Amino acid sequence: MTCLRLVLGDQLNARHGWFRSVDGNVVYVLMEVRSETDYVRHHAQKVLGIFAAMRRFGDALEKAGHRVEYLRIGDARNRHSFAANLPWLIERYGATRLERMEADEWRVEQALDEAFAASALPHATVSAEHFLLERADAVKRMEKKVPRMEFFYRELRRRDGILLEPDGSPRGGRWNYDAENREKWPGDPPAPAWPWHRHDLGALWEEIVAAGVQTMGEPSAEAFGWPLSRREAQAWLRDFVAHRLPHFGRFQDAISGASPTLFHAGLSFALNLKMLHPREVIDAALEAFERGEVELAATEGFVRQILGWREYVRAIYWARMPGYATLNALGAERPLPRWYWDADTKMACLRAAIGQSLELGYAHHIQRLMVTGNFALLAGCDPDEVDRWYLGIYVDAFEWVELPNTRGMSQFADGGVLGSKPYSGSAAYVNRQSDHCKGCHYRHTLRHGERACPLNSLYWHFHARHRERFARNPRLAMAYRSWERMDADERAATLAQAETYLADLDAL
Ligand code: FAD
Ligand code: DLZ
Repeated sequence: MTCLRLVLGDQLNARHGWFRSVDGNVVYVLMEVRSETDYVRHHAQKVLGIFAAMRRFGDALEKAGHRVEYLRIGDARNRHSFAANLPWLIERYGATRLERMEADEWRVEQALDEAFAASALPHATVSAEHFLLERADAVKRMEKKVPRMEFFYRELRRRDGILLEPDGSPRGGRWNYDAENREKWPGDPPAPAWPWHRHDLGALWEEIVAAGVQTMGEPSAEAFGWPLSRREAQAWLRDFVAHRLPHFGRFQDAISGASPTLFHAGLSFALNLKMLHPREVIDAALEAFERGEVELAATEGFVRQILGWREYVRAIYWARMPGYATLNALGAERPLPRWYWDADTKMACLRAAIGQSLELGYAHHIQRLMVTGNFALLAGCDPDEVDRWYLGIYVDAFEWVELPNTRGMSQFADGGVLGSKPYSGSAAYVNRQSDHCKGCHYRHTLRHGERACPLNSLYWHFHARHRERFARNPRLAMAYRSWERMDADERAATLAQAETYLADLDAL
């Protein structure tokens, strides 16, 4: 009677019920496989980080007395997909039962369902015990109509009693302190450096390269920074709460060439691998608030990201897949410019956002949404390509969270399922929120002519070409009124400038 239990690379939840007791009849299986390294070209640090964290997790299970089969990327027995490895593993262990946790990605869930069914063994799928909503509950909340995030979030706050007054009203009288979270960062208070680790993953990197895995970005293998275990992730969380959370809200929407990370948490890699539980992250913030170390606006702003956005996008993903991955409501079909892969562009904001993404496997939310995402939206880039880029380049990128954020929030390819309007911005937005425009080759004040910032003419071109769809949207009324107030020559020159830029995006 042997049961094989699969643990995927983003299921490193040490507190899962499975691991509470040791059972000699259970073998935990972890596999480094090409089906996962190759479904998209990943950032080198993402592959390194996932493998290194998986290896540590496997070792920890073994130390705790569990039986573990760990298949390395270079293992000659490895058939390089979960499904292809199962039959010989079943035979090797004489397995009579298979178990797995729910996979977070639709593609993998389908593949594992099929593989388990094909085995003809009794099998079971259990919760990964990670999210604040079980998947079925999350999907149910999206069944009739996808609610706006704000209402979804309020319901969870009420359900879990988070930041509420005794009478059930929101703490401080408001559900949302977003309006206080839009400041540009003037350089003060100083942005604390993240507590990067210095793991030497040189030997693992050699194994990955020898196996032929193709990646992008800097491996930084000799001084790998991301946390690789629950203990390291907890220390990172404590560092965030002590040093960055107090200013998180105020500068949440800021962008700066002087700091790639500002006051952001940097917790998404640890959270998405399930080394940390979202509730413990929320509790750490709430406790700091109760101790008087963090103000309400910062606490609420942070809690909203985890309790609100993170759970919300996952619910949309599971309610709308597989169709969601094919949506292209704006009919966008241009290729992404080549400089998305090398940051070689004269636009300072894009150069910085892409450059740091290649270096760190990280850009913060406003860079993803209002810099790289905004450009791709305005230029009408194919959402399939945009998705692949986002799914590859960030260490925290897994389809359940990447897809709704990219195709939905950032590219409006879902036609408004996730958000009521596209997140489009001209150079005025970038200049308001960042310090990039000052030193840029392009002039943020110009719509056309030599050195006119491409974001300006592309912004108006986007709104002009999608006028039918957006002109009656009350949240865009002001933009369309401004467009109408411009004289006809100005409008024509702006659109002509955009056409020139669109004809050769690679040259920008
Ligand atoms: P912080 O800004 O410090 O926020 C704290 C935490 O809140 C994050 O760790 C994350 O868990 C959660 N969070 C915040 N915003 C979101 C959001 N919109 N959706 C889900 N969770 C959120 N996040 C991913 O985890 N993986 C992705 O692949 C991913 N792709 C994105 C693609 C685009 C186009 C956009 C606009 C956003 C994407 N996000 C993604 C959301 C967000 O940008 C990242 O979660 C965040 O930048 C991670 O850095 P942090 O931990 O410093 O976040
Ligand atoms: C992203 C990733 C990579 C690059 N490699 C592996 C791997 O070799 N083995 C593994 O179990 N998981 C890996 N992952 C994470 C999976 O892609 C992830 O578990 C699924 O997408 C489900 O979310």
